[in-house]
Amino acid sequence: MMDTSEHHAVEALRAARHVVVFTGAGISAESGIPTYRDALTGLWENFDFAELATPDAFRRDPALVWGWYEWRRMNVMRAEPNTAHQGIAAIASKVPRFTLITQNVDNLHERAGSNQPIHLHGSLFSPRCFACARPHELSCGIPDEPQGGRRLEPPRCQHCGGRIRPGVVWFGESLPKAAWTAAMSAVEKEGCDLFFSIGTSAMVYPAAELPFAALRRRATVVQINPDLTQLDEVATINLHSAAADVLPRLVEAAWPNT
Ligand code: BV8
Ligand code: ZN
Repeated sequence: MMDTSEHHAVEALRAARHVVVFTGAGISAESGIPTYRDALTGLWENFDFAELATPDAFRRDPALVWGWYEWRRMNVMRAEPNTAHQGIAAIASKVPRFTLITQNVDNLHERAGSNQPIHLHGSLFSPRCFACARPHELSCGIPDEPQGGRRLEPPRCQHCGGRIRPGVVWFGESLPKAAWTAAMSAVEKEGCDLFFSIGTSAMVYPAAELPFAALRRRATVVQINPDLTQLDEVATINLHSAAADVLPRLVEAAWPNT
């Protein structure tokens, strides 16, 4: 059963020229990947995410940080994309123009069929040398459950012997220039008229600027999040549902039996 806000979102989807979708950890929650809001577990339960996701944390204790990222990568490899990831890939195939921007470092959008999502905060699957920045090939298998409570010495760079680090953007690090430029251009210069913010608490900058940039360009901004965020008071439409429930409903209603 659809409510008025969902009907409003369906009309906007049908009329849209360029849809931009912006996602956060909430979209992978129903694939079993913990969001950042959920407390850290296991060895990391006494840490705050923002404390571990920094270059200093890695310098201080590389095995603790590398073990955390390998544990997260293992979880992602064991997970499957959910109907929200699939719904986004479906929208991309129906609208005249589509851009996917994600804060997530998992590969579930790609595995659901979305091609070339813009990864603003990097990826668990592109580690590189902390010293010389050369990319590092990960073993293709699912990493073993890290031993010793999940501390894991990071591998060494074959070229310079430096430690390998996760290919993510840590706090205090700049976003990849190309990704940030592409994301802002999609919203500000390429006629985005419908912007979805899905599964994000919209608290980390500069990524969280994107929905506000879309509003400034008079785009319709639809937020999908079961909880309240700072976007609730500015979004055009708020859908307080789980993404895996509402996205398939919107797609089915906008493009029935296709
Ligand atoms: C930068 C990769 C500057 C790593 C991430 C003080 C000191 C230093 C910096 C700062 C500072 N104050 C502010 C800053 C800037 C800082 C920042 O914004 N900090 C925050 C904490 C205030 N930003 C940075 O540092 C950025 N860089 O500013 O550089 C600079 C400039 C020039 C030169 C040098 C430097 C870099 C930030 C990137 C950090 N890396 N990720 C990793 O993953 O380990 S951030 C990470 O956290 C995510 O990528 C994401 O961005 C954020 C978490 O947000 P969400 O994805 O929204 O997840 P969250 O759990 O919060 O929320 C989930 C939501 O889903 C909830 O609302 C929930 O209700 C909802 N949900 C749950 N289930 C569902 C659902 N929704 C739908 N369906 C469901 N089923
Ligand atoms: Zn190196």
